[in-house]
Amino acid sequence: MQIELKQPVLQKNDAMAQQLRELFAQHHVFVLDLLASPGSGKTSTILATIDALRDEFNIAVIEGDIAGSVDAKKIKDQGIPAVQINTGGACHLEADMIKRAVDVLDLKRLDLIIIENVGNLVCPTDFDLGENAKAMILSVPEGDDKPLKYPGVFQVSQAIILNKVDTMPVFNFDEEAFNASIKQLNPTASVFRIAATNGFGVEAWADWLREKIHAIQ
Ligand SMILES: Nc1nc2c(ncn2[C@@H]2O[C@H](COP(=O)(O)OP(=O)(O)OP(=O)(O)O)[C@@H](O)[C@H]2O)c(=O)[nH]1
Ligand SMILES: [Mg+2]
Repeated sequence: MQIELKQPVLQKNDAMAQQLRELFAQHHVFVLDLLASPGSGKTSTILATIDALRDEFNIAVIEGDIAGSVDAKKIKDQGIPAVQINTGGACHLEADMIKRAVDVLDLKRLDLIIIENVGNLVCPTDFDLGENAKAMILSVPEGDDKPLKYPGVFQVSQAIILNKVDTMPVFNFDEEAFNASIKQLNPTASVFRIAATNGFGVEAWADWLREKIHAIQ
């Protein structure tokens, strides 16, 4: 006997995500779901994005981690509201978790919510969180072959950020092969090369996000 659990779980999630999407639209808040492996630079990229956009927009962050509140603290230390969700083992965030986090945020005064999903290139791909866009980060040390091995996450993302480009000289990363794989998997994705910790390339990424936020205001 085979029990198919995935469909009912996703249907329940999609219904809640749709409610969230309507709530976000009503308040003109742009919501970005950021996906990537552990340690690829999600929090560093969020901090760099905050630096670039904080003078123009009211920003909040929802931090998804299996345990701990290290990342939420880093965001709060910058004076930006942050809500930590601990999934207690689950490898992705779901819409009902976002609903609980959103309940403690003041949507009326926000323009942008960035969700740092749990570090994982597989599980978060299927889960709609009511976001306006999913974006993903691949960091140079992870290797240029990742689009071929984890195609789903590259296909659901409107923007693909290649982070840690400052480490290119010490890793055997074939950027041409990487770009060719992206072209094949997701030809309309916007691709950015950044080094989150020194700010290289962050401006172009922030321009993309700024345009998206303005489009829903
Ligand atoms: N050299 C270099 N290091 C970076 C860059 N971005 C992030 N790092 C470093 O990579 C490590 C992980 O960065 P985080 O931003 O914590 O990564 P994360 O994806 O949020 O990690 P988790 O939340 O634990 O999954 C830290 O030591 C960062 O300083 C970069 O552009 N260049
Ligand atoms: Mg992090």
